[in-house]
Amino acid sequence: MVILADGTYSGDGNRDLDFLGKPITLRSQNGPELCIIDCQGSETEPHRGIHFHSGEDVESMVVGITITNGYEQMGGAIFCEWMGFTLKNCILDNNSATGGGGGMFIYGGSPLIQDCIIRNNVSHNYEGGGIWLRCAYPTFNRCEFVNNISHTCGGGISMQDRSEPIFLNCLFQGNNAMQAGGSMWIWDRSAPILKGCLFTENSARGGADLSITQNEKCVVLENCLLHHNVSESVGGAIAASSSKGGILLTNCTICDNSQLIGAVYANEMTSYDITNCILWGNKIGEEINQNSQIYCVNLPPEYAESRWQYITVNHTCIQGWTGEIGGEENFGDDPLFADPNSGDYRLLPGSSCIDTGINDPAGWIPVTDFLDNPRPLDGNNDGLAITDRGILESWPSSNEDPFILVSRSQVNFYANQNGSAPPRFSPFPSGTEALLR
Ligand SMILES: [Ca+2]
Ligand SMILES: [Ca+2]
Repeated sequence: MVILADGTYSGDGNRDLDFLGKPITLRSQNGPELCIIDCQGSETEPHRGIHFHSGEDVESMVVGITITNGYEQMGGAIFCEWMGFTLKNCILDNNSATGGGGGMFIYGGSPLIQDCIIRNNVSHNYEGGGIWLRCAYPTFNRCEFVNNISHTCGGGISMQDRSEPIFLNCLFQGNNAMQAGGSMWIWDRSAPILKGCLFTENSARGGADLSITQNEKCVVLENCLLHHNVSESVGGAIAASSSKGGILLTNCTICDNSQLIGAVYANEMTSYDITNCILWGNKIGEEINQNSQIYCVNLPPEYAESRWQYITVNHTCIQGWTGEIGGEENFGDDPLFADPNSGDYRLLPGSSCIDTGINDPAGWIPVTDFLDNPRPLDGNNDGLAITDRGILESWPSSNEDPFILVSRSQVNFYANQNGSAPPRFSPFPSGTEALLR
């Protein structure tokens, strides 16, 4: 264990670090705000923070450190080649790369990245403003990707070559791609799994959050909230093209995004399977209709019997619903959000989305909601606990008696206080606090 005192570390010996395959923990005494590795890299004198390439695994740990001003061809702050490592409570801030991965480049390997902030990083000329993944299997737990920029694709993160990252309770905010995928560019047999993630204020020329291109594996989103993102062309939330591997959207809320057409967009035999979701308030200019929520390019008859052949939608609320997509139990009723302009997408009592999702198939429908409360709950007091549509499960609406809610990570006990009714909902903190409880 190496413990760094507070301060800013720079110069040779304090950058271009190599763990030499050892299970060392490099940690700060008092957290990343007070312990900074300043790489002082530049185009003429490139330097980064750490290079993992010598047999490390997750026992090589970096905890509570900021890495800034890295400048390299690939991986401005961190470059990982076919290794594991653990990054906890770190900040990668204001790093850049000319060949991909402004903050970090993971070329092979399966690191654990937890409670980290990846912000203000830039990828010039190439993919992955924050992070670039190739053949990589990392897990991102409660990480924030904020204000990263790619001059090509994948402002927050880019993935390809059979990468299979897992994102749990991550935030993507204010990321930008000058081409596709403001938050994320997904290409070529990549299979990301995203659970409980929040995407907001991201932007791109196409696919403000996710751009999925020629992808032959399945992309999974559950309990994800995508709101107030902007695409200059298609896909204010998700744009997918030639992606036969499919995109599974379960209990997602996709709202108030702007684009030329289709907050959720499909082209060229891309398949979507959408269950228990809400698509609402997505706009084409000031126009709101079914096409502004979801749009699929009409395929020539030799490829498809109908425009919607590869799009499956069930138990979902879509504004402007016309019925032409088919599926079961879909509608266009107002979901009655509490305060969508401030990002509060709870359902108010009386919403048609309460208890009108589907609980099957078991193992597919998430057993907790976006705030990690248990799912399903009986939100309309008819004795049947049915999953709601969207990210949040509404609580029992007139329960005056004390009650207990159990989820994978919490046991919550609710009771009357001074004779008043129990809280119907937990507070819904905005922004990162919602994710970092
Ligand atoms: Ca319910
Ligand atoms: Ca019920």
